[in-house]
Amino acid sequence: MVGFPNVGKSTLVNRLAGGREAVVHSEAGVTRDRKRVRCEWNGREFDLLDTGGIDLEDESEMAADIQRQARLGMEEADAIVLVADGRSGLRSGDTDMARQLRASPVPVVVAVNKADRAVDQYGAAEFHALGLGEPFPVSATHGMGTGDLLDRIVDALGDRPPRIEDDGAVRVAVIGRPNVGKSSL
Ligand SMILES: Nc1nc2c(ncn2[C@@H]2O[C@H](COP(=O)(O)OP(=O)(O)OP(=O)(O)O)[C@@H](O)[C@H]2O)c(=O)[nH]1
Ligand SMILES: [Mg+2]
Repeated sequence: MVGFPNVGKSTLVNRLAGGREAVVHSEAGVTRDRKRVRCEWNGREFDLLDTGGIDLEDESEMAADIQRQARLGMEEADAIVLVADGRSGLRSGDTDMARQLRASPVPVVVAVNKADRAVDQYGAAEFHALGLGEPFPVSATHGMGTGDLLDRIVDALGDRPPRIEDDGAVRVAVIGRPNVGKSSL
């Protein structure tokens, strides 16, 4: 889950995970954690990774740290949900992120949040302009549209094995200068 600050990513993660706030794993970030929540839909289990809001125009050190954390999250993701705020409408912050995500090697789904009333879903149409396919209107607080979004996420994950298998095993990286014998070891 990535997106501009305050669009409702954390609320949406908790809603999609059934409101359980089931924190499975929490990696300490420099200034912000990437929060991982286990989720299940139609018999398919996957982890949702909440990230800090990205404002590419914010040049503060704090923002840079959050962006670094979010980027690490995107690197290990099998699908990316770009969350936007339907109430504020399409903003340059959304467009900036979408431009980068159009080059993503994994599927990207656009969720237009804060569509609390049925009439709000029409507002999602302008997010077609992001060039990332059909935008999904959702309301994280009311639960509207979340089933369709989950269908799309599961569809995007497909049958491919996860890029990073979470089997609970501890991983050890063998690193060193060239030719010291890493492979032989
Ligand atoms: N009306 C409405 N408000 C929402 C909805 N989802 C989230 N909010 C509100 O939006 C604000 C931000 O929600 P968060 O979930 O913290 O947003 P975030 O994207 O995780 O924010 P950062 O992590 O700071 O980038 C809160 O006041 C939420 O209550 C929604 O579907 N409808
Ligand atoms: Mg958040």
